[in-house]
Amino acid sequence: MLTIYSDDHHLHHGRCELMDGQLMPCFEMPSRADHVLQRVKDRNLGPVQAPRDFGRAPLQRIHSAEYLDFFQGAWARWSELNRDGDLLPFTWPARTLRTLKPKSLLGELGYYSFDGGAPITAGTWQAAYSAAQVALTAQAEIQAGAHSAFALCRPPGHHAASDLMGGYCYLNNAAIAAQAFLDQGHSKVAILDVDYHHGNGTQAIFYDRSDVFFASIHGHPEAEFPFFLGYADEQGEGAGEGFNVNYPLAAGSGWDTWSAALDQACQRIEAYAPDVLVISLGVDTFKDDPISQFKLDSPDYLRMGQRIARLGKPTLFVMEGGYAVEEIGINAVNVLEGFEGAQQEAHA
Ligand code: Q9C
Ligand code: ZN
Repeated sequence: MLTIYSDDHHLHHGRCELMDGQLMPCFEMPSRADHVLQRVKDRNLGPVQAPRDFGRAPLQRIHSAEYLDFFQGAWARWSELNRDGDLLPFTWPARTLRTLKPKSLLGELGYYSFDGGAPITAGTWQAAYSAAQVALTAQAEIQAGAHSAFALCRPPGHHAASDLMGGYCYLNNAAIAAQAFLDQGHSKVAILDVDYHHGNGTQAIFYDRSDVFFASIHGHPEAEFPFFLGYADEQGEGAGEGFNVNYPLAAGSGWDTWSAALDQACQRIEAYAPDVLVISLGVDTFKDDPISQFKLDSPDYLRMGQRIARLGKPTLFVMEGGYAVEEIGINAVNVLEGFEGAQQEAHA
């Protein structure tokens, strides 16, 4: 399987995040992608290529121009204020406040974010822009006939909505790639989000549409980030009614529970009969993940890949979360190897 990767992800390195009332080093750190790349090489998964540059237009199919302008220019405005920390929001237009766009940088940042978990640093725009190009380049490979490709994206994307950053995410790489498939002639795309956290951004982007089916398996939002989306009764609206499905699972869920949800999600995807499949590949479902509560073990990721392969669709894997840095490469590449193994069996 071809991997698309850009070193630009190193340009994004947030300093800290708030957890349990304490400032901690960011869990979403550059070594995550380095470990995945190393494992891709160690296992001879296939060639690794740099992304092509498709420009800003395909990003603008998902994100508003105003949001992209704000994100692209935010660090320069912050530098002019001579602050030396990361740019982080701390006030949001919640109930009783007005959803207007203030003129000041921190006001506007609150308007364009939903949490304080997506720090903007000097290189964040470039890193996120390149991650989107990584996804688009992998998408182009499949468009050109490859059966699968791996977009080794960092920062991740599935929490980012059309004009909102949060949850370590800025640009929704999977959504941008899905839209590119549609814009290049496909009529139905399914996105399966296996990250531990609900893909609230992806769901919101496609919620009223029938050309993208979204399925997500995740920690129950009653107890887990992002808390305010990801419940089982969210099934889409308008033309999108019936094209969104959530499988919220209890803390402590292991492979038996998780794979039963995967089977159901796969059945729904089969019934939808998409032209192509996009996997939001988070491996923060791992038993030793430092911020998550599921109990998947490394061999389970092989089985995950095998089950996904049985759908028999051209498949784009897009890297999302996973914070057990030492094992992230093993687990992510296990999904890809499980997929390819099942693929080879199917061809034998
Ligand atoms: N700092 C992804 O896996 N958790 N994002 C905040 C307190 C936010 C996870 C915990 C988790 C975001 C892509
Ligand atoms: Zn996650």
